[in-house]
Amino acid sequence: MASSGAHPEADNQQALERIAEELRSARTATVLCHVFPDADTLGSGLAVAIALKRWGVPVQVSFGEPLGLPEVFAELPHSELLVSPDAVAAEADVVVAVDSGSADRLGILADRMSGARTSIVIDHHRSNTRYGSINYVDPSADSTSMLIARLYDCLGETIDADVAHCLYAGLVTDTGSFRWCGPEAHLLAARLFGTGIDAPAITRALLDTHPFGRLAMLSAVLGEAQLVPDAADGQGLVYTVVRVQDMAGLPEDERETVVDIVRTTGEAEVAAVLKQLSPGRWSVSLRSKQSVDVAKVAKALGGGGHARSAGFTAEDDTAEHIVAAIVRELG
Ligand SMILES: [Mn+2]
Repeated sequence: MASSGAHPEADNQQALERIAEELRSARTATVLCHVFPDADTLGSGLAVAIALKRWGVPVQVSFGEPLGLPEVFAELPHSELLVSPDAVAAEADVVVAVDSGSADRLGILADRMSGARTSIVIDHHRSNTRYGSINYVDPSADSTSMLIARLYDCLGETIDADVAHCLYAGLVTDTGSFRWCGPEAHLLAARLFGTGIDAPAITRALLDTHPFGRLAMLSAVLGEAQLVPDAADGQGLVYTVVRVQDMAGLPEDERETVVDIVRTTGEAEVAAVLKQLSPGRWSVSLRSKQSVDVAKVAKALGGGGHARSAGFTAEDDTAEHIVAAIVRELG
């Protein structure tokens, strides 16, 4: 399955062309986004689905968890293509997983990959396990939506304003509002602007709009933050814990915004946010600035991700055990 060719770029171009062919000949299709979806997986998934819909191919888009689309994504074009996981056909001609580094990240929908004539993986996570029959994985890409733009070009399909809205959503969020990205991200952004999208409004809706209740949550959660100066060989770890009760009355995705504040701590190379999903069940976000590979740490603890942004889930009654495991893996 994994390509062992001497020319990964050429192999990848070939994979992209095969994906375009398979999509062109699909009779039915399912597009899978990762659990607890972000704007990159949803924008990428919807953009793939829009192309299929244009050609009259019946297509469903879904993600395994949580039930229902988080409010923040309500304005993404063609979100009516999203269906709940139990409504996803058991078998489809072509199944496409977007922005999901492993089959695990598809949650309860992981089995749909094996129910496909062709299973396709399009992703930019370095830790990608290449779990499709065709895998287009480019860790040098700043977002999966960037790869979907290449797919549109390969297909010769027009990126109209609806598609551009979806792609920009993934691009602006995965690049931290273009704070960490290469020139291709800026070039793509300029091209997407050219379709007439209201980019500032898309950014505001996705990144700069929060309920009032978030302020009290942040006050509680940030007040509990701890600094471990000795961790990561003296480069420092900062962490905090978001418990179920901190999130009372708030949409679940507000939990994901905490790490972006915690990670700005100057005294720590690594930031961790332990998010309690239910008693004993945790989702952990890891971030680093420039030297520590947090994907390695996440992988050692059963997760994955990028060198500067990764995560894992854990079953444990106490947050302290999870912090201890992170500190141990950081060395
Ligand atoms: Mn992504």
